[in-house]
Amino acid sequence: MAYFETVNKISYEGSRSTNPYAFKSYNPKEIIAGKTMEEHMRFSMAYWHTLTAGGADQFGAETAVRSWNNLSVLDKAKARAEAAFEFMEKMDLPFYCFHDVDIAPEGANLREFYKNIDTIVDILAQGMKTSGKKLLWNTANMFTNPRYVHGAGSTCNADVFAHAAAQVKKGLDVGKLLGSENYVFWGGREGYETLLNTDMGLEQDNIARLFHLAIDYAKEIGYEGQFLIEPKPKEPTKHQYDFDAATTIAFLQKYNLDKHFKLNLEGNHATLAGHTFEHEIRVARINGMLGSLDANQGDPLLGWDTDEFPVNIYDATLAMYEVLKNDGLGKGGINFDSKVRRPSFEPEDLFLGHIAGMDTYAKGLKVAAKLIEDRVFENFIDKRYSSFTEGVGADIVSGKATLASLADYALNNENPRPNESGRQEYLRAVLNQYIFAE
Ligand code: XUL
Ligand code: CO
Repeated sequence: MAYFETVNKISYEGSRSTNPYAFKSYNPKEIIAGKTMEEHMRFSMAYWHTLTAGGADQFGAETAVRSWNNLSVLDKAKARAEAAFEFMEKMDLPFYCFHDVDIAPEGANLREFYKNIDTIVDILAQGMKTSGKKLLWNTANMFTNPRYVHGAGSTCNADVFAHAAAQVKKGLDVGKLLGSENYVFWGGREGYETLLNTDMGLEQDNIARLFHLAIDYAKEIGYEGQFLIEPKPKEPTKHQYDFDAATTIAFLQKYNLDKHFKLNLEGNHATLAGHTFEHEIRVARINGMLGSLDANQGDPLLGWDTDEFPVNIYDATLAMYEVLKNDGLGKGGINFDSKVRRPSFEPEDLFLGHIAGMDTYAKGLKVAAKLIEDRVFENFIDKRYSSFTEGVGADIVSGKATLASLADYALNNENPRPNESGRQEYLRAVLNQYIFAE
């Protein structure tokens, strides 16, 4: 059955195409920097935004027009599972991601939830087999249900912690069955509203305990996916412990989890933390912790997580620059944690949103590859730090210098000052030139 009858398979037509239902930059088989675009990007569909969400917001009901709207709860879940493959097929998306509650209704209790998950996972397994689509990651939603009002791993209630553990266990069982390449933790309620009622030490210890339990269980069942943690500073919680990449890496190191985890970084989460996306990716990259990306963007005029489809080529270029410098995303990919706007309620908008996002990242990849090929920033940076390659600089880097030897040196070298400009304006202009030329 066709759920998206009005749209045919999207293909590449080049930058001059006026067909809205065609890629202008994303040409899956085109080779860029030694790999096909498809291999670089590993694009993924977020089940929750594309299939499950109906466009409700805090002030208004659902608006999305979908062919499954009038079905009963379980039939709706089944229809969405089938529609997922039609969408991925037409959109040329090789991967998808979901939370447990996105795919299956929770039912009256955990037992029913497990049963509903099994029913839908059968459909997904079948769909994956026939289509060749893969699961980039799965996760447990431990933030929507009222039981998680005080957190999941960080809850003050041990029964709730146990329930969260049960959801993670099922998530890993499902991940093994469907061969998910990653398992994600995003701590939507892992934080606090006020310190006045919060044992921060115990809460963080317990989150780490939940992660260790997950790692142990994964080992026990032979789950081979990579664990990812997704930083976000706030929303829904006022303060979230996994504030940003640097905070999350420190947390993982403290609890001996850094060998088991990498980061899943999201554009709009970066901006909420007061960082650029490329900053977050750079922090992860230089620490060997870059796992996967959730691609989206916020609105500079709004201060919250709007999860918009990414259309900013400047940002996408700098993100893809980091990805290329990292030698790719390994088991990770580029997942569109992006949703169409509430007034964009027709099914066609889902396609148009993904086309916009995929083309933006594809263009970003091409520009970034050219920048690296021409060593635009590398040559500049090499020169900028060249004082550390010889003389006293080489002694500092090699560890040969002491505080006393540096003091001796400085006493004979009064009032040093850099004689090179930072040339920021020039570098930004060159970046623009590459974006417009490619
Ligand atoms: C929320 C968010 C989540 C995670 C998965 O801001 O990004 O959807 O990606 O739980
Ligand atoms: Co996300």
